[in-house]
Amino acid sequence: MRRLLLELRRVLSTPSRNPRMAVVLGRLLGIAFLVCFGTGLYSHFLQEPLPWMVFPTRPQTLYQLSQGIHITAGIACFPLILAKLYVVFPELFQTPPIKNFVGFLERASIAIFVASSLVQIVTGLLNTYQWYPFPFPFKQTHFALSFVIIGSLAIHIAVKLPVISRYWTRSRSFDADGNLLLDDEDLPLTTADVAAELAETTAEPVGPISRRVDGLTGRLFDWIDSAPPRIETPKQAKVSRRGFVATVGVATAAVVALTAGQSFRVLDAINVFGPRKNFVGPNDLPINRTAKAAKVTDADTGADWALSVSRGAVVKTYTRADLESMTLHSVDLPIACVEGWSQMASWRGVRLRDLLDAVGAHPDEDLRLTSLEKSGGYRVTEMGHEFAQDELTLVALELNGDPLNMDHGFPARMIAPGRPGVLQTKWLSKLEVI
Ligand SMILES: Nc1nc2c(c(=O)[nH]1)N[C@H]1C(S)=C(S)[C@@H](COP(=O)(O)O)O[C@H]1N2
Ligand SMILES: [Mo]
Repeated sequence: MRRLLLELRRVLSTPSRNPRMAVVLGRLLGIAFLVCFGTGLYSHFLQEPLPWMVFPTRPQTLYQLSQGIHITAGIACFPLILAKLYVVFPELFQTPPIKNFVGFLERASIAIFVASSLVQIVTGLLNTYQWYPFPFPFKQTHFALSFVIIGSLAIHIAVKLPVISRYWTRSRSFDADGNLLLDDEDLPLTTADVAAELAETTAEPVGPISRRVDGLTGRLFDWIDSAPPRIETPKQAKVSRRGFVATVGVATAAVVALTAGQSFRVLDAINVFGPRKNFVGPNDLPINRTAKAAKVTDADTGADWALSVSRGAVVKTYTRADLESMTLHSVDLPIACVEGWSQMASWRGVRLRDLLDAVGAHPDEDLRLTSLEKSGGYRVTEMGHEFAQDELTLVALELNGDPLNMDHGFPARMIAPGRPGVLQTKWLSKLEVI
């Protein structure tokens, strides 16, 4: 068995598979994961705030920026993780498989780390396409896994600290001619190394397993011990270090450039993989959930519709005509979806603060919003007083110069600075001061 593992590691060694490369990639991945974790927590708590939390409402594009970064960094993880796995996977075949307790911790944390990261980025990507072919709820799983990832990452970094510091700087990793200065134990295996290691092995007593196990399994172990497979080194040239770095760099730049346009306007023209295309849709804005999907009908939004605003026993109702006759304000605010796409838009409507003043709301009182839609996780949501009192927060009636389209929340929708799209409630029916 030992022969097999040694042979495998020898065959798999190639210039890009070295600890310096693992550290360089690890650093980039570490940054990407921390950025995703930070922006992810921000998005999470905006949607499910702890009671004491108050959020900034400026800049208006704060959430657009933070969530755009979240999705973009997540997408950049794909080529980076694949590259890192490519570099380190021969370590799977280390001999002996587990050296000691720290070695066990190291392998266990890596197994958890790799598995949870892969699930995290794949389901995250699928979520940007609103495709859920898996049997668990996305939001809760994504949130829980992020802690598993950060926890196992911390263990991984702690265990690997000696290697990380050894190969952290360029100057300590390379000599003047650009050759990697490898520690003896980090040397990629050569045929001679394998031979030397095997010479030690034969001095050891014959593995007890092959002695004790009869039948087919015993014969299999006998075969492995007696006839080491001769794996020939493939003839083709091995990937050079430079070639590898260039490939990973180009792949990462490409996936970022071709999707980041969904969140960052400068790249809009080459946004080919982002699921949403900007400026496409009624009112020149993409739709995430149509009125039909939300089961909001013309009957719900017709002449009988009125918005009720209440604080305890004080209740006021406004028809669409009532709202149109109030002082209207124009603001530019983005729709910034948790799924990553975002777009700036011009809104016109009644300042929410004016409606709240009319029922005697205090500046520190929060708000509960109810939509006309019959079901859905965001039918009823809450808005903190910092958003409710902000002068930019509108009950919007118009979008990009025209009355709100039915799919954008006609007769009236909420639009506030710095909040996730899911909380920009469409088809408003009730506002309650709480
Ligand atoms: N009532 C209600 N409002 C809603 C939604 C919804 O499903 N129901 N979807 C939200 C989501 S996820 C986003 S991203 C924005 C999208 O707004 P748009 O369709 O007008 O572009 O509306 C939000 N408002
Ligand atoms: Mo959204």
